[in-house]
Amino acid sequence: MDVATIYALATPAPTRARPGALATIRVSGPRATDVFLFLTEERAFLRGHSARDPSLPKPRRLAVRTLRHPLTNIEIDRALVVWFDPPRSATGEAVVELHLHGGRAVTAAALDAIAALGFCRLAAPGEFTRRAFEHGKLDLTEAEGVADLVAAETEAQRRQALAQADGGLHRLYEGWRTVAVRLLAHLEAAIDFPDEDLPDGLADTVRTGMAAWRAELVRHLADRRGERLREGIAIAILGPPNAGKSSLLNLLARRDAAIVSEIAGTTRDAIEVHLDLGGWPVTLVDTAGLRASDDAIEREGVRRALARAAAADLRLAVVAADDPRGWAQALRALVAETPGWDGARDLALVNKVDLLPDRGALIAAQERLSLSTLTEAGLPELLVALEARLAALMEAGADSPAPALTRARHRAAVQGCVAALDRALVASEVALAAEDLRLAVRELGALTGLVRVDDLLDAIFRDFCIGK
Ligand SMILES: Nc1nc2c(ncn2[C@@H]2O[C@H](COP(=O)(O)OP(=O)(O)O)[C@@H](O)[C@H]2O)c(=O)[nH]1
Ligand SMILES: [Mg+2]
Repeated sequence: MDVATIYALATPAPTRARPGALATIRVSGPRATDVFLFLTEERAFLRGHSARDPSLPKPRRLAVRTLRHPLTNIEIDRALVVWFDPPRSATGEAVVELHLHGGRAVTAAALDAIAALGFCRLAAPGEFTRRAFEHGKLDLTEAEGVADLVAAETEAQRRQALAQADGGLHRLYEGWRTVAVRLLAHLEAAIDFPDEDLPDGLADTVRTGMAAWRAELVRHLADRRGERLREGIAIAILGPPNAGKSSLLNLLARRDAAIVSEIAGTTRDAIEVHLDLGGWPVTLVDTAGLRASDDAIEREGVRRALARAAAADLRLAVVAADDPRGWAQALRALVAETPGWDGARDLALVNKVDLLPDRGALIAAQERLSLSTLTEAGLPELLVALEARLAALMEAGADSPAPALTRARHRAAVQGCVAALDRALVASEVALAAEDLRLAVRELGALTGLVRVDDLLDAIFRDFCIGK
């Protein structure tokens, strides 16, 4: 099978308005070394070369070279170049990086020169990382970490992505796979050598091991910090119509994302905006006002609002200071109908305090948050309170050394392991329990992308003293 040599501009494409100071082109594949030689040697194509060609710099060392078009011999740029011999490169293949001046003409000429060689093709998105995975340089979770690192927008996201790219989840899942393979080896031994003297209490050992591992898996699933950080912490704004929910969303987002209107029932579907609150990535959700309605569309909006509230990480309940029921009564009613309300985690807020003669002094005296989206009175206090709640949400369990899962894919696989263990724990026969454990091993193998079943036999003979 012939593996293509691929190339791509690794830095953003320069434009007339924004040329880069530098631009990097990466080449990877069996003929990357040829690319290097053809572009750096005068008339290289006439002479041919060998891998021992003296004009190749030492691997992994930067060198300065004049790049030329291989057919016309015209100079393109004077560049810093580096060459990696396989497998000691990012992709595991021969890799060349050209660090050029970042103008449009320079990058275009260099890309043209590589194309003119006729034995390379442009890389598909993610193809370098894909090759790194295929050569065992990265597992799937590390590859995902690399993607998240590039996409990270907040400090907390960056830290999490880097830890994952560095193998945080890889080590956790591979550790679990070892646990599962050991347990399986014990069960396999009981099946394959039924007449041998197996160590006493083997069944108990396996059972205890499975239960302990299951508890660890369940703890891992309960920790939602990783997904919250990657996807944004969901905050749902809830309240009766006209409380100023949409105004609050716009105020926090500093732009007119939601329609604000004195006509009650204007917001009928959930509106989302993404923002950075004190370094935390947040998805703020505006919802339809909660009230009984004859309008089918509005009723659907209310149903969705309650569903969003139930699914949110944090709820922000808002009532108007001039609510006809009185703000205190309105707030009590709202909290009572909000699914999953937790006073220690969620926040209640009285808006429109500019309408009160005392400008909210009474509300503040009762240690309630008050706000006017109109005058922005109370906004600093609201932000402080929100950031404190976010920090509490994200730091709960932060002392746990285990990294948190970050994607639905991880969650599904770990849930699959728990389900398999649950079946194994109640299996009527050892062979059935072993089959379920094998499924759990496969889930973990799929999670990291390294399914290897041969491990099993090695583990049997390493871990056991069958005695003969
Ligand atoms: N006086 C006053 N009016 C406000 C305040 N916040 C919002 N409003 C008004 O209340 C009405 C309803 O606001 P809106 O944000 O659409 O409320 P929603 O139905 O809860 O989304 C609009 O006319 C807003 O201009 C406030 O702090 N003070
Ligand atoms: Mg609204």
